[in-house]
Amino acid sequence: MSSLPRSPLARLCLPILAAGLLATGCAAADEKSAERPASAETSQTMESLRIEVRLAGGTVTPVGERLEARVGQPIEVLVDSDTADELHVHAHPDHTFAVSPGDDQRFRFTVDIPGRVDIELHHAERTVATVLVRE
Ligand SMILES: [Cu+2]
Repeated sequence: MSSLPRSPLARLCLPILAAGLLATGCAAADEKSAERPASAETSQTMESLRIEVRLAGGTVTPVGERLEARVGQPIEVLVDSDTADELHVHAHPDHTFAVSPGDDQRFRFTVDIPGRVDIELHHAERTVATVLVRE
C-alpha cells in the first residue's frame, strides 16, 4: 500500500471552506438581534424620568433641556398647554403625541436604543429637551 492519494483530499477542502464561510456569515447576522435589551423587565423597577412642559401664550418651557435616561426607563412628559400642538419624540421607533389645550396631560414612553433623543413641539418649533439614553 502506498501513501494516501492527494487529489481526493484536495477536492474535499473546498466544500468545507465554503461551508465555514457561510456559517460565519450567519453568526454575524444573528448577533444583532441578540443584542436587544429586555426593556420590559427593567421598566418595572426603574423610576421614571419626568419632564414638565408648559405652553402658554406662544412660549414653551423648558427649551433645550439636557437630561439623561437609561434604556427601558419610562420617560413621562407632563404638559400644561393653552393650545394644540404635536409632541414628537425622535427615538427609533419615534412617538407622536397630540397635545390639546388643557392641564396635566401625560405622555409616557420608553426608549430601547441608546442615543440622543430629541423631544420636540412641532407647531411651536421648539426642542423641549434632549435626552441622552444610555445602555
Ligand atoms: Cu420631530
